[in-house]
Amino acid sequence: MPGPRLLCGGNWLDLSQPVVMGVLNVTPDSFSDGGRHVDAEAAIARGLELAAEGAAIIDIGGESTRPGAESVPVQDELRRVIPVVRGLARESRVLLSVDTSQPEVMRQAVDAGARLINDVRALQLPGALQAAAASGAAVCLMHMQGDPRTMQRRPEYADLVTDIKAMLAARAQACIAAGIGRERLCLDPGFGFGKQLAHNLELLRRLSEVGALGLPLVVGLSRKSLLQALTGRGVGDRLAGSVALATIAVLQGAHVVRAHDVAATLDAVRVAAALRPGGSDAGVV
Ligand code: 9MG
Repeated sequence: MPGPRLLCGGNWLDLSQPVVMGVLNVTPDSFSDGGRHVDAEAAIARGLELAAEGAAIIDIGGESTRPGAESVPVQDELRRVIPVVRGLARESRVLLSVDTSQPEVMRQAVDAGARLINDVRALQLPGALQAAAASGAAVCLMHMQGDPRTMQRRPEYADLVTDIKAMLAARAQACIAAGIGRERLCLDPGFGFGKQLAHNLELLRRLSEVGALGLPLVVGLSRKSLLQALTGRGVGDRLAGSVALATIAVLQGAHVVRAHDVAATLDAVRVAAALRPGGSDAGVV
């Protein structure tokens, strides 16, 4: 019986040890020439740095999904994302993921070399399910209550983890019915997406219950606003808190940790993985 793994565009990603997915946001506030254009060369260079730090996956996104963010026209998203996917596919063998909900962006990104589709809307926009199915890429289905513009206003759950699991299981079933096999699916409970501090903490405590759905588990906690509440620190000063959260997530069964600070996060997930039941003691004398 093989260990946890994910079929990404015909290649298996081994998840028997947890891996780090590096965040590459190509929005004008990250790699801008000072105007509205994204500097693709600077973004590609940053992607190569993330790969050199040990990222197994690089997640490239052109739409901000922060709380309160407005949606971006598809043409803008394409203009930001596609040259960066193409450039990284040319210069590196690292697995590329496209962070998008738009079917046209999925299609063009996979043509340009992406092999994972990371959709915070879990393929619920019209045409997304079909585009992802036809692409052959793996899919990360994320839970979100509401949409980024409004999601933090008053999120409510009957039972947080039961509700999240029900939504993710239903979206996984929809994918399977559309021809996306289980081996191409991974799940993400969506920390911070329609969740207040108490929700995020309960979700982290009960993360292994989401893992019980039996698909690889992705988490994104890096620099998120729960760290503002817990540590009082601004977004540029949350490395230690992010690493602590990544460690806990791996101890609770996460297979993929989405992070801005790849090298530090990779050290943390390796330490945590060694402490899990059956974890390796490699390097310990
Ligand atoms: C795009 N994006 C922002 N936060 C994220 C998270 O927590 N998980 C996933 N899968 N994607 C995210």
